[in-house]
Amino acid sequence: MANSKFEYVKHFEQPDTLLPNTWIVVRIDGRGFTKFANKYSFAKPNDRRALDVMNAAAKAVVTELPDITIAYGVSDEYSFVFHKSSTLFERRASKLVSTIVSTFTAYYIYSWPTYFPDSPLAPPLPSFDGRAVCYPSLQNLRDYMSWRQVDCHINNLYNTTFWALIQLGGMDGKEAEKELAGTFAADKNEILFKRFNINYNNEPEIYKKGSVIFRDYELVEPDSHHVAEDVEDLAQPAQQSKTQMENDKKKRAKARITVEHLDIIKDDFWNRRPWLLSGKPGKIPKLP
Ligand SMILES: Nc1nc2c(ncn2[C@@H]2O[C@H](COP(=O)(O)OP(=O)(O)O)[C@@H](O)[C@H]2O)c(=O)[nH]1
Ligand SMILES: [Mg+2]
Repeated sequence: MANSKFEYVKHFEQPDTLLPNTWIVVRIDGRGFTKFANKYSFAKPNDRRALDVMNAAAKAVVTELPDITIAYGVSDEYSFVFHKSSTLFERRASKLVSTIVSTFTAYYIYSWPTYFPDSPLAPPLPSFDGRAVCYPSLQNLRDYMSWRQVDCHINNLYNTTFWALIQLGGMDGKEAEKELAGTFAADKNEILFKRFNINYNNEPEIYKKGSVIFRDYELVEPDSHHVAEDVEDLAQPAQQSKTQMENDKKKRAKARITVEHLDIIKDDFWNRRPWLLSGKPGKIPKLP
């Protein structure tokens, strides 16, 4: 093939590969969602419809990208976790992030009318930024996931109390902020219960815990395996043939994908679902 004199420009493209044998997390976040939430009159502090749109878009992303083993979302953000052993997916950060962001955004806009039938989107349309981070150890990944879920809890407890003081207690924003300055979780729980008769524990799980998306197989006994140790011991990804990996990927593509609101900080969630860390498909649950 003849080279044109312009072709040298391709050498300007620089590598941006993500470290091999690490868990890659791509986190997307709504751009300017404080404004966006006001524009479409999202309920405060939590709008169930808004979370449903986020979850629908994230579920579509997990469906289309079988290398994602789990996703976790809260508010206007979602984290997508790529299994560390997969050699099949793109490891260039820019390509990976742009694929997730564009797929997510496309489905967000596609899903919007299902949950906001009376509020059609008008420009400026919702958009998302994204970043990719490599986590070298399983502990790092678990801590990342725990960090996001603890953040969800802290923000939700604060927001729930803040808006109760305003909506039920008649305060303005400044007064509510002052009331909550320097308070601990126990104080906020007490304000909710004593002043407004709200037991925080009874708030919807989706608000307290956020949303977890993963492929659904039969749960196993927590002590029946040592998947966490095994996956951590892997020195390199391709311990199995390419055909085997493609087969597993096809199986993953067929599995039912579920959206739940569970504790992902404790070991139990991970121990009962070894496929999340092994990447090996589990048993398809029998239909009732
Ligand atoms: N009212 C309301 N606002 C929400 C909800 N979910 C997300 N938001 C808004 O989205 C913002 C997300 O935070 P952040 O990404 O830091 O702000 P951004 O830079 O404006 O997107 C929150 O501060 C809220 O203002 C919701 O369910 N209800
Ligand atoms: Mg945002």
